[in-house]
Amino acid sequence: MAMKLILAIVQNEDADDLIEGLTAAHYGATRLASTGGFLRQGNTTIIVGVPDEAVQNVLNIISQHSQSRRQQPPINPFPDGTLLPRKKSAFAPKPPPPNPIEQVIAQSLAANPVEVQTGRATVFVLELDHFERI
Ligand code: 2BA
Repeated sequence: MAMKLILAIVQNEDADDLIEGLTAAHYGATRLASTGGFLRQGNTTIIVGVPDEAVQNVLNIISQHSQSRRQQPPINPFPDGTLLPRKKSAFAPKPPPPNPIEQVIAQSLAANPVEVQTGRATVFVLELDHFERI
């Protein structure tokens, strides 16, 4: 039987409802805790293996149980606490404190928070070579 693997990345707020919708329709699903690369906030990746003919139904269920939301990106895009990328050095393991320009940028971003509009879900549908329950 030809099958597909559906990977759906959804917001945490929608995950319980979506899993309920999938299990109520008798689709097996696995949820994984994941983190968005841009917002660096938790989201949920749901894996569903289904026969080809069920793909559209699963996409409909995902669509019904997910919402688009406005979210704020982190003020500081660099994880080392600075606003500008720093070269790593064995002699300076700690990043230098933010310089005055970085402080002005940080204050401006804090005063005028930027928002992004997330999609309802990011969905990948992959060919599945083999499916087996052992
Ligand atoms: P994040 O990477 O945390 O992205 C969250 C939202 O931020 C995105 O919503 C989009 O509205 C915005 N965004 C992402 N990258 C951006 C950038 N470089 N500049 C400006 N805004 C940006 P969605 O597009 O709905 O994505 C929701 C989540 O789906 C993402 O969370 C990520 O975890 C996943 N995702 C999206 N596209 C992907 C891809 N091509 N491959 C793998 N995962 C993806």
